[in-house]
Amino acid sequence: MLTDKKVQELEQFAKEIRIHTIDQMAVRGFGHMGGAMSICDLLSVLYGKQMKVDPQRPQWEERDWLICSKGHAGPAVYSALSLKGFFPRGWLKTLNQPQTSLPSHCDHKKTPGIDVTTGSLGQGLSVAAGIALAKKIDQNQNQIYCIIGDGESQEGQNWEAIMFAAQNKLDNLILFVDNNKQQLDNTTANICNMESFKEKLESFHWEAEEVDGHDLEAIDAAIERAKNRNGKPHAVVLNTIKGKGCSFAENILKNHHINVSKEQAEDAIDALNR
Ligand SMILES: Cc1ncc(C[n+]2csc(CCOP(=O)(O)OP(=O)(O)O)c2C)c(N)n1
Ligand SMILES: [Mg+2]
Repeated sequence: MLTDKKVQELEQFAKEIRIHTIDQMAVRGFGHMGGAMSICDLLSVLYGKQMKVDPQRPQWEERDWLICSKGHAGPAVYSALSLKGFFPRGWLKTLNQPQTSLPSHCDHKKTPGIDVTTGSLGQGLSVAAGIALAKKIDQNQNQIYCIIGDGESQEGQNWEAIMFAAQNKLDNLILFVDNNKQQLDNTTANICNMESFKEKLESFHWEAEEVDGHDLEAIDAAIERAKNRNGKPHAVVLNTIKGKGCSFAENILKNHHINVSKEQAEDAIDALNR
């Protein structure tokens, strides 16, 4: 259970993650707004409460890992990392520009706090499972978190990793499915309907539950349950809204990669601050 004070703190953190994400994209004038906005509440709970990390030591051996397999949501992760103190706030103005440390997609060689390079969809969960197995062999206590998109889950490699994780009893791995029901240019149901992630994952011998991906307390409680090391990998299916919290992008179909004018960004940030 979160205290009221903690909920308020996480709400504020999620709001700031959204504001900085919109602001970053406005500098170049475009970006992957929809899929970045849908994970801001999750990132708030992870970096604001759950994850064991040290901004001064991004490579700290005992840290928890986050593999954001949907690497196009990098700007939201950068906002969280910067607000946590992994790198100066000013870097956020350099998103996706020549010589930047913040490329459009996550790159662990460029950005302090990014654990794994992602962007080619479908691969992150395999990497996360490999890391989780290595940590188990070494008897390390690190928690490994991975975020995939609902459209991304159509990549077959995910299901190999899902079988591998169950076979190897990777109960130090927590998978989040950002179930925002949209992919690049259509709804996920229209392209390849994934039906129930919970039922699919359970039939692959995972423990899985579904929560409202914008309810901070529900996300936190689900993670607490998922941290239970009972021999099974755990999944939290987050029912989210693509573009959530960005006034000009929320809940519209064409919000995957969009133009972001300075005026639009200002209006959206004002709306968040109201
Ligand atoms: C292997 C691969 N194929 C295609 C793409 C292009 N691409 C980038 S995002 C995206 C849609 C992903 O949808 P989803 O996983 O639902 O992401 P979200 O809704 O969270 O943005 C696609 C097809 C890619 N990055 N990698
Ligand atoms: Mg999606």
